[in-house]
Amino acid sequence: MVALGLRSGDGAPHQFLLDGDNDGVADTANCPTMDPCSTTFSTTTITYTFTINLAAGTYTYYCTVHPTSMLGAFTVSPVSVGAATIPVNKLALVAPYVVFAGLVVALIGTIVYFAHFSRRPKTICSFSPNASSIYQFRDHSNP
Ligand SMILES: [Cu+2]
Repeated sequence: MVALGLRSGDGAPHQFLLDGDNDGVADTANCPTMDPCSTTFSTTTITYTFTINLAAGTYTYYCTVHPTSMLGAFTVSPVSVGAATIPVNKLALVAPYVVFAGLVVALIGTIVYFAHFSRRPKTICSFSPNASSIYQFRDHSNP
């Protein structure tokens, strides 16, 4: 939906027309079906509201009374700002990070695992005191 405030600054009557079919003609033959157009207006501001049913692209707007001197470009954007809902696949957005986080966790786990076991002394046997101060001999390689 587009709302235009239209007022004549020079006192002459004007009429806004958007050449929606891009035929380059600023007459009202295709108004309002293909070429949205306002009523004629003068020094009192009017609000002209119309719905854009046009493909994205650049169009020309005219004053139908002065089409050779009062004209300009009118751009239709693919998505209207602030009015459109863009569907977002949240799972697709998050999935790569979940996979990456999983790989990082697995890598850290692997590093911790090897660090732990590589730093462990490869003790074949050891002596350790028990409560009665009797030393026990234990073979770690053969529990
Ligand atoms: Cu005009």
